[in-house]
Amino acid sequence: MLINWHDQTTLYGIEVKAYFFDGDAVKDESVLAKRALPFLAAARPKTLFTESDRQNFYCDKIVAQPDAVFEHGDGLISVEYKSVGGKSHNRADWRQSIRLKDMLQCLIAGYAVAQTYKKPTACVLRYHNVCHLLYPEAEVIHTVLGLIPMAMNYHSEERRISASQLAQFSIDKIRSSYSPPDDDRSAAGKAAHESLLRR
Ligand SMILES: [Mn+2]
Repeated sequence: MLINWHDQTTLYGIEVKAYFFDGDAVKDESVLAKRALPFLAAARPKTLFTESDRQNFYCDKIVAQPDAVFEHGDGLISVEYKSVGGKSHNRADWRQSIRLKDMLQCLIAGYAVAQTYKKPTACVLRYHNVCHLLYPEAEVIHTVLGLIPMAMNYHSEERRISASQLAQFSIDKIRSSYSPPDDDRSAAGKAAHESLLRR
């Protein structure tokens, strides 16, 4: 499957590719896969589940409910959709718009799907006008899995932790384990601090 990604970067140990499209136009597509995964030109993956099936995936005390799971060739595609009020991301600064919580939730759910089916699983985070294909370093997943007991304790969960809860709980640890991406806002924040606190 050759896809013409528009951009890519690495954020917090996660390789992130970006494919932009017209989010409003795509809404009218009649085929689910074309709406959810506009980067697929001709391929038509088979729909296994959508959110309305309430299909839970369990592994390592995680319970996950991805928004959609497709079968594509020998592998699977697990999709996390975040509508964020229909807000579009810009091609110029999408690195600041993509949220670490969403990335982690998408990866955790994809991990649960992959472990359930024992098949390679592509993790796709879909916003209003952009799809991100996420490919984490093994260490990212290892770190998140290591936080399960603490996250369960924190949420007073005795049996399972949801992908969303675990993602939220993991944010600070992942942030502190990887150097932050260079972005204009942090440079501006540093300059503002130096200016205000000068003496
Ligand atoms: Mn969702």
